[in-house]
Amino acid sequence: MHKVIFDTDPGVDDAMALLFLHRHPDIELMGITTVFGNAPIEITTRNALFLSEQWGIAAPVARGADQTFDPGRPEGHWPTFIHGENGLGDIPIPDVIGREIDPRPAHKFIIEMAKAYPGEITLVAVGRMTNLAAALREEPDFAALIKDVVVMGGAFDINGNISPAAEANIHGDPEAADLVFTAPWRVAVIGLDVTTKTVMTSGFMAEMASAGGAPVQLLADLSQFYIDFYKHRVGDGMVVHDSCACVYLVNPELFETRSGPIRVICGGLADGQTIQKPDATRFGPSAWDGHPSQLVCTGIQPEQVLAAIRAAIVEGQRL
Ligand SMILES: [Ca+2]
Repeated sequence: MHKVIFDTDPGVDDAMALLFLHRHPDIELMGITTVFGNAPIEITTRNALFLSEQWGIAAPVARGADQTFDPGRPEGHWPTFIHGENGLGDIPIPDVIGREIDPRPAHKFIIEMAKAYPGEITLVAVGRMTNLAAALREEPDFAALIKDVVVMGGAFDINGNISPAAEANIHGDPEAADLVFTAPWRVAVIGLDVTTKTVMTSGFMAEMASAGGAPVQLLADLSQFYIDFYKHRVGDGMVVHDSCACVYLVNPELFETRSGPIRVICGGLADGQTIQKPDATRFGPSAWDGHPSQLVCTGIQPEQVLAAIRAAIVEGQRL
């Protein structure tokens, strides 16, 4: 079993990833930590509570960061044109959710869970890296207690999606991402290089909803706004960014990877750009030297990844 803490900013594609983690037979969801990103922290946290209540997810929800690792960074805009005003495609959501929130801030929750289950916890981070960076700052040695880190973010051999250089999760907190990628733990990064190849058509979603009943119908309903946004980008369907990272956890054989240290450009025109120095390459001395080699996904089998998503969400089965 993979013991997972899901660090998330729900977020439409976050919602699909959450249902995948909840229903996959080889994953034990140990906690949900929220971060600002697709919406302000009050909304992403409320959404995490709402989804876990709707789907009967018992894992604690801990509220995380509401500003960037470097608080001096200027605030950006909320991507309401992608995820809706309420972060979940503007479906009706009550303001107050009955479920209680964990009293600990997200980064403390992560540290305490890592200590309680040393070497067992995988962090699946599909928002800004702010909570992970805050945990590293508070207790640098805690990295050694984490089994693996799987990140949705970055764009390596292609353009970004928020600027020509940068992908949104990394651009939202570049200093945090650079700290996470250079920390002494194992990181696998699932970026736009592979997620943009993984498009779920509206027909695929509709079939899942009819086969999966009310829980999957909720997912289909909240995804509609996002599907409409993606019409002008990919035609019919939605890019399932965050779920790709979750599938990587259980089916890494569906991905090709490249090893090497990763740095994040902090500031300037290319703010938030992710650059890997592949292990096989040689350069003069550089800012990549002395940092751990991490894995970047460079290839994916999209049809198989979609099949894995369907198997977990609809059937509760592994691929
Ligand atoms: Ca996300």
